[in-house]
Amino acid sequence: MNRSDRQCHVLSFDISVTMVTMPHQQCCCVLKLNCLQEVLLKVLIQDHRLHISKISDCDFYTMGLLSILKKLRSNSERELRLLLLGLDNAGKTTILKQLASEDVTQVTPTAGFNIKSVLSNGFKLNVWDIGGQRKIRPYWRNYFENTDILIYVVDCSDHHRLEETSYELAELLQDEKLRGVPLLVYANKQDLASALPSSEVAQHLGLHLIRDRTWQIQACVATDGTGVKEGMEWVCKNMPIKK
Ligand code: G3D
Ligand code: MG
Repeated sequence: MNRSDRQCHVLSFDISVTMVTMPHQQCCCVLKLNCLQEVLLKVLIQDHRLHISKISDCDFYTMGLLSILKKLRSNSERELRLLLLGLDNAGKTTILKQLASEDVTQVTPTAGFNIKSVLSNGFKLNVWDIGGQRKIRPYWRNYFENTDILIYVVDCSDHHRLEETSYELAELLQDEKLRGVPLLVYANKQDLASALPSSEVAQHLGLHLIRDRTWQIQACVATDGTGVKEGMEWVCKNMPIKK
């Protein structure tokens, strides 16, 4: 990949961060391209009205980007924080790119997280796409605070991992920080012949047993966008009322 390709790739994301585990630290965050650090921080300031100018490069690394990002809150009643979770390879990043009308043919596995702000039905949706590999799932909890809507993506053709994805969703729904947060499930990869229909996926996930929140399952094909907008329309109709 040459330099200009890399710049395009990173600039096309509002923020794109790779999380790496260090031997003697819990974790630290590294921007994919250090040379773009300033540009990315400016985006952060504009979007979230934060005064980050006091944060020098040194502080930036010491504090960890994660702790800065955790303080971000949706700051208007027409602005939502959406958390996009699911197993690795489910199609989360493809959905995120589809929402931002970006090229979905170049998707690489997410080692950390991506954030994008998109406009939909008059709402500003700040979508947090967190990597789903088993080894980074324990970090999901770091992103739960202030979540307005939980979006869970399932690869409906991945029969072997249906039980695993059901288990992970059940864990999320039990978490105190996500109590009552409306749930949208994207039943993805419906273009594949082996994909289970959304009704069967709903049964596997036990969605009909949910009593403490509103939920919806939306069949979709992230690669061509089928069903993705319909899911977002549900999100905008079911946004929690902010005080
Ligand atoms: P993730 O972010 O949940 O880990 P990705 O998943 O968005 O990175 O997608 C993982 C792979 O699934 C990608 O293929 C992507 O193109 C593919 N994919 C996503 N959505 C669909 C879909 O609706 N239908 C089909 N057929 N494939 C989909 P690669 O080949 O890049 O691994
Ligand atoms: Mg991804």
